[in-house]
Amino acid sequence: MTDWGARAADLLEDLASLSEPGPGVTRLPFTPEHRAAVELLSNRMTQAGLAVRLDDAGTLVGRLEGPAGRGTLLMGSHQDSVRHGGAFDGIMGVVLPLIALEKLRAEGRAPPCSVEVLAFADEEGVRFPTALVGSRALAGTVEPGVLEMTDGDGVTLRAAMTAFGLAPDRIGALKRDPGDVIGFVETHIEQGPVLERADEALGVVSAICGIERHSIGIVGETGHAGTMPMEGRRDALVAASAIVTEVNRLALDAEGLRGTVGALAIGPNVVNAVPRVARLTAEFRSAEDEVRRAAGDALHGFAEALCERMDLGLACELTYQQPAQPCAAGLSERLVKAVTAAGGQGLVLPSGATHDASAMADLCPVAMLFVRCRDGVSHRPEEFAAPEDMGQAVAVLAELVMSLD
Ligand code: HGY
Ligand code: MN
Ligand code: MN
Repeated sequence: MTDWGARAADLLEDLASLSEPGPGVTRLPFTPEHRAAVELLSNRMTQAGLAVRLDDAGTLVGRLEGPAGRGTLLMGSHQDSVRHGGAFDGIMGVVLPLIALEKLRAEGRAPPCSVEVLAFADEEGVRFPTALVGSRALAGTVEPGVLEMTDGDGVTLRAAMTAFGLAPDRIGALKRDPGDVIGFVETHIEQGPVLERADEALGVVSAICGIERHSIGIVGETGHAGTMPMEGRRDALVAASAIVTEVNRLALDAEGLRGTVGALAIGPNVVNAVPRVARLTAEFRSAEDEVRRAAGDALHGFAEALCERMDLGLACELTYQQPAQPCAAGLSERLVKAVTAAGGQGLVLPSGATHDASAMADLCPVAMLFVRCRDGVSHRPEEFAAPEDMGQAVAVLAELVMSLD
């Protein structure tokens, strides 16, 4: 009797080694680590009887052909990680549906439709100031200008994709025919404490939060820390610190809103010079788009008034946003049924993290299956999902596929 959860854990352990050096997993899009993950997954998909290809957005596509005219169920998630992240975020949602297809094959059960397992190149938006390029390409919603965005080394997304062997100018042709797509089911580690607190292995997502990201640049004046008078200083970090505090205050004051300044850099960044420049990111998330937008607008107003008062230069730009996305009732109900059939309660919960499913909802009905996350920890090396929970998820995904009969 195959332990499908252990099988998943083994493959995830191999994939976790395909990382830049350092703690946890660092696998960014269109990098040697990404290439190694594509090769490992391609071999495993081929062994499972899937036809494998890499599309021009860098999405690895493993397709199991089903009866003609019965449509295609898309499953999958993202292969990329954050820096020094965990071994499950994203990639587990590629491995589990693949293992579910291995399970069905081992049981001699042929899916009633075609099934694709997708490994999207870039969901995190860590390397480039954009995200979801692969899923947006399938949905036909890639925004113009995205290919010109650059990473921290000044490499454009277009150059990185081209060097990866892709033809990024052809991503417009990747849009799928909605008439052929039954739906998209994404399996993902919960990245929060709800399932663990409920003593549940699996949960079904009701809605995915909306998100927006701002890039804020402040320019003041540097000088000798010991001789520059305090009055009249134009210290960029003092302004940045006030903005960080304001992001936190806006989020604390609004029900269900999360606000985070995740990145901050200053210059000249030496102990005895007044900071001349500061660059920071601000991110808001909420299940209510209007709450999130109000916070983003309030932050811009705050930053403008502050920098006016302190005679500082300010560049404040909304660089990314994604609306809140309810999951599809029909597909989600099938997931709940499969979870309860596997012995679960069928808990339904919102997602505070964003996912490729948010973008895929512009193409087809979407549903998400959450897997319990130890201590609710994610985006850290300690991120962990238990093999027995993953085994339950594999069984649920296999039954979901067969339920489409
Ligand atoms: O930021 C997120 O919610 C996702 O992990 N990219
Ligand atoms: Mn993720
Ligand atoms: Mn993530």
